[in-house]
Amino acid sequence: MTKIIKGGTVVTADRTYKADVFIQHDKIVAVGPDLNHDADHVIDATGCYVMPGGIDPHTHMEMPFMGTHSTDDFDSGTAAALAGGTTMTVDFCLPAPNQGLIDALQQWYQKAGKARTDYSFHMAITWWDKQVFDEMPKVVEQGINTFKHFMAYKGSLMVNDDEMFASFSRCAEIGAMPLVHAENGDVVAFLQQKLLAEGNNGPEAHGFSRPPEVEGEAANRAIMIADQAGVPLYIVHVSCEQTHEAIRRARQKGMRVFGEPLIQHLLLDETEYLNDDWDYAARRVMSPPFRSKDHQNSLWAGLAAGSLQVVATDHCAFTTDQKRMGLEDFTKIPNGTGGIEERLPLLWTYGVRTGRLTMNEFVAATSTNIAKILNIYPRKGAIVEGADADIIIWDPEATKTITAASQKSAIDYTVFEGMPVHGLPRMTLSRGRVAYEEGEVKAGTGDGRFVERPANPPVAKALSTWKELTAPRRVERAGIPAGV
Ligand code: DUC
Ligand code: ZN
Ligand code: ZN
Ligand code: ZN
Repeated sequence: MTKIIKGGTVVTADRTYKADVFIQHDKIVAVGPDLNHDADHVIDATGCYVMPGGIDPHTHMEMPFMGTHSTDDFDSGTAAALAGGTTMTVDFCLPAPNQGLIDALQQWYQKAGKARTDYSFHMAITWWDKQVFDEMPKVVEQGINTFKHFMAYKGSLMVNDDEMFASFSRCAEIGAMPLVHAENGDVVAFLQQKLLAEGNNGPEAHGFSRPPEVEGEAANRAIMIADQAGVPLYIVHVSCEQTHEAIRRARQKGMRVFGEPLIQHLLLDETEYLNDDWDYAARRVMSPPFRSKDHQNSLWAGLAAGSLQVVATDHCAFTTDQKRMGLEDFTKIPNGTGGIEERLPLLWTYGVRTGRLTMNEFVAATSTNIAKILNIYPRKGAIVEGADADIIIWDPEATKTITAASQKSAIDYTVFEGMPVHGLPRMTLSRGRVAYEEGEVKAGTGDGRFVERPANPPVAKALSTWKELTAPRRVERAGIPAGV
């Protein structure tokens, strides 16, 4: 099976040029002007940009969380991804308290069997003892080179500094990179109780319980711990100047620290929580919360300057009914918003079309930088000979208004309702197959494949043995039911 994409303008992270793309089976085999290869199928890309498929490095499909499961699973969530030009997703595997990493991974493989896009996982370190320590290299052997640490969600997912330092040190010796959700979980828990005690139980209190300082402190702490452990660090959902400033400072010092803003934080601000309609505000409850315009400007500047590298979604979609679990108490509103279908069109419309980003910076932030950081470049994130044929045929003149009625996500609303976009995928190819075309998802449930991400060269010299670096804690943690 061969295909040729003719007449388009190829846009990569470093070049913009007129070229055709020849595809054999699932790979790109030639890129260049006026190719005259015979092909089974000719795709006319006149007037379009031909770009690497988007990679979303941060999703939570069918995740057990806050007493429920996120409603988009790997089926509906990855259908939405393809409709928005995203051809690969990286989800978080969350072991339940005292559950082994490999055991949890089996559950995630099972869930991801429904994926329509290619996929990978980050492994979360949700508790710490010898079993976790021993299993971390086995996770890396399975092609997962990133470990996530929640510094918030006290009493459920949160890990402490001693656990983080031990885990980061382990990452250093197995060629893995730690990721952090940076928020000071102790302070958040305190502020939540204080706000509730003062009678603030509505969604408007959510933002006040997680101010930017709380995020900045945790980011600085994680950076220090990574520095002491001698590992690079990736900070997910950077939402504010405080975290961005910490990242800038670390990079200036020569540390490899990466920052990932979300499309939600770039475009939606804290006034969303002041809406009188409870459902409207609760649907937008996510952590970290939306911030002020000044913080948004900092994030946009960071993307242009290169101090922030990636735009993701943290796609974690709950229905309005699920959000209503927190009707009496904002701390019980399941945290999370969707965005996987809208990420590229929105970043194009409000980033490229406004002049805040170049087209090449757009490709870097939505695909190429992610592939490099996650060690799958140039198999993903590139339009070069030998790469997987994950390609978007992007129509810069297509327009629509975002609305829940036409989205592929399984939830009943979108936080971007009513926003116009100008620039949309006309067609999305996933490993050479047409996975989305003109409004219709063509890839089937289960068409996606697991993408192995090899280890990086270890920064530490040798594997250590379990030395009880930290007192093992087999405590009962609320929030995530065992064995789900
Ligand atoms: N934040 C969210 O809003 N949802 C999922 C997990 C997270 O950290
Ligand atoms: Zn054919
Ligand atoms: Zn998070
Ligand atoms: Zn997340």
